[in-house]
Amino acid sequence: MNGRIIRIISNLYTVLSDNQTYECRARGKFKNDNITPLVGDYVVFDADMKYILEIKPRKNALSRPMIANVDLALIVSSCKRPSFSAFLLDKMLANIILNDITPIICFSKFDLLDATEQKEINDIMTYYNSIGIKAILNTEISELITLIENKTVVLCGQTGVGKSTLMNKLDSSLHLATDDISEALGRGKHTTRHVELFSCHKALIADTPGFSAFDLDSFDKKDIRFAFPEFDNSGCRFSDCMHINERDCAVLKQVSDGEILTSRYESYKKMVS
Ligand SMILES: Nc1nc2c(ncn2[C@@H]2O[C@H](COP(=O)(O)OP(=O)(O)O)[C@@H](O)[C@H]2O)c(=O)[nH]1
Ligand SMILES: [Mg+2]
Ligand SMILES: [Zn+2]
Repeated sequence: MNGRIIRIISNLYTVLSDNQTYECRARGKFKNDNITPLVGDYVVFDADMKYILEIKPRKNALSRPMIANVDLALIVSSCKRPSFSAFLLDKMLANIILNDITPIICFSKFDLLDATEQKEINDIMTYYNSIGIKAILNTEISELITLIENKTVVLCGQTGVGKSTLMNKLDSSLHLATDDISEALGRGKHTTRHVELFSCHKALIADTPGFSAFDLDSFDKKDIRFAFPEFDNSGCRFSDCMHINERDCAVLKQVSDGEILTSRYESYKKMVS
């Protein structure tokens, strides 16, 4: 039978197939082949013996979180508590884009800002939307539900930005534990210690344990520029241009003209340095 791994707890793999789940074990040969099954893997399995027989080729695989075959990443970015970090956002965006996953930026805690700060975030959202990266607020639930339809979605973002809160808003039956639920009360709720794909509005969506730092080491520094769609659109004539100090570079001109957001360019320079 064909199915999809939606949860892994130690060496028990939960496979979803035709709206039914099967608790399977993996055959030893995967380990010999150096393939470890991941959440999100499409597999062939033996429903009677409860064995995974084969892992289908992946279209992508992330290491943080460990998940395969992702279509869409919701990058939750907090406006305040924790405060907004353009660099962290751009780094997560680059990681997602270079893994061939569509990113959507979802700003949380906009309600904690005063009018001036709200205007700043609105301008940032306008900029990202203008370069083709969708940016919306975590209150726009019906639009988010439309965007995730039929997709495999992963939530990304630092601890405390509101990922689990957003999951619960997307589907109130999920009851994921959020920070404001005490350990005692949260017992029996899904916590975010392992990666799991939940069915939600025709989508499969994974909340992830937060992380505070990660690096882009797996990508060649020369490839990081391809994670910046505005560089492609700048009309820079040099296909091998790193947009750092080359003469007549259109990216550098657009940065100095204010057409490319300074924080974006600073993020880029930090990532390639
Ligand atoms: N004011 C405000 N608080 C939020 C918002 N989203 C999440 N929170 C709170 O932020 C805290 C962390 O949220 P949680 O979902 O656990 O974050 P996670 O670590 O990313 O899963 C909780 O106390 C939430 O209630 C928001 O949009 N506005
Ligand atoms: Mg959480
Ligand atoms: Zn250039």
